[in-house]
Amino acid sequence: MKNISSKAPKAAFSTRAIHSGYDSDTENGALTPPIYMTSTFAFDSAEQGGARFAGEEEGPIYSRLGNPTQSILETRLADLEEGEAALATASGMGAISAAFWTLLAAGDHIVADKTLYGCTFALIEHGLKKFGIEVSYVDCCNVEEITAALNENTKLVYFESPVNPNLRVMDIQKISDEVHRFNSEIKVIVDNTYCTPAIQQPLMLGADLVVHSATKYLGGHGDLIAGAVVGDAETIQRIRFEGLKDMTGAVIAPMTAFLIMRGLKTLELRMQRHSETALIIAERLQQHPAVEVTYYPGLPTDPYYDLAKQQMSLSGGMLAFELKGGLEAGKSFMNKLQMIKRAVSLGDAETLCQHPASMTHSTYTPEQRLAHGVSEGLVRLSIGLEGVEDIWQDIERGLLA
Ligand code: 4LM
Repeated sequence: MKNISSKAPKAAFSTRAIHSGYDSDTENGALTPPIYMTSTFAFDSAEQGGARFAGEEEGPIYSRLGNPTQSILETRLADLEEGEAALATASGMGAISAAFWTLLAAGDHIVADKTLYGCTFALIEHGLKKFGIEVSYVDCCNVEEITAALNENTKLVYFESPVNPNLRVMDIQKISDEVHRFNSEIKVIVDNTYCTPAIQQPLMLGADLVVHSATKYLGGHGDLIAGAVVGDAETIQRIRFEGLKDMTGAVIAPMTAFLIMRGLKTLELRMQRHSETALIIAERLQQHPAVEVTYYPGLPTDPYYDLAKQQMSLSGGMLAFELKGGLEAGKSFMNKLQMIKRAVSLGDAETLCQHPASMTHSTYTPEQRLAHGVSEGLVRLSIGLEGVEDIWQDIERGLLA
């Protein structure tokens, strides 16, 4: 099954997640892609080396500029996200910063959702601002707030959907349409970490670029740190040669690229199971007398239920809740857990529980958290692949506490 992505009709998502971008005939029949554990590549001649550096001849040069194992992963990710090209990076933050540093310059303006993963917020607040980039934080659930913030210097609009950690959902199609109506040059960038392309494909909804923490569901096994940017070939090439090669150097290791491809083979299956279990847990949490509010877009009572149904094929494995006793009750819940791990990160086989205000979103000041919609008592769960009753039993024990 060669180069399956180029065959018509297009193969199923799960088939492409297993085969896309790899031809075993070119690698001695090896079933899984070889790990090219090399920093540099020998040229046949001085002229060939020069031609590769000049971009006149295709072929590897040095692993900071690209590596064959990385390239297979990039082809596969581009295919799954329906993009022209992808760039794999050393972390999600490497992907986001490589994109920002490439697309922005002093004097530019960006619009970002008010709630972002803590380090993305820190990158904008402490990084971009330091270099003279202006930022407007708006509620991206309200498209009018975005369009009102756009100006002639706006270069990009950035948001997560669903949002880490409070699971607000943005109308990707509507935002992309309105922003591009204002100025088609503005890049709409969506962090698709919570969904993965198995659930949501922002480029198909009009976004320009997708970024990922591949550390999470794409890898899926809690054993690596990686990221990706997906979009049109020209922009990805720019990000590769500016933001990645020269500005961040956030290069993915060949072994990590291999592990992500191993994870991708089961991505669709895992997302189905994560979503099924998360819905059951969310329903039970919602009905539990100790719980004040449950955030999960798959609950029919959730304010984002209809929008999520429209743009997400499943509701995903992430949920959050607040207990009636607030922060103290949340901490005591966490400390009672036995099977569920108290850990940041998400998208693993193991169910993980963390407290955003003191952990992933501690980069915000308490005042910023209040203004940006991250409540102090919020508890976040990344629902794993264990048996649903085992997960619930542990949660129930925590709730009784
Ligand atoms: C966490 N998140 O939430 P790297 N984008 C989103 C994220 O959730 C993350 C990143 C980017 C968590 C990490 C501790 C929506 C990370 C950054 O960690 O650089 O791969 O991704 O628990």
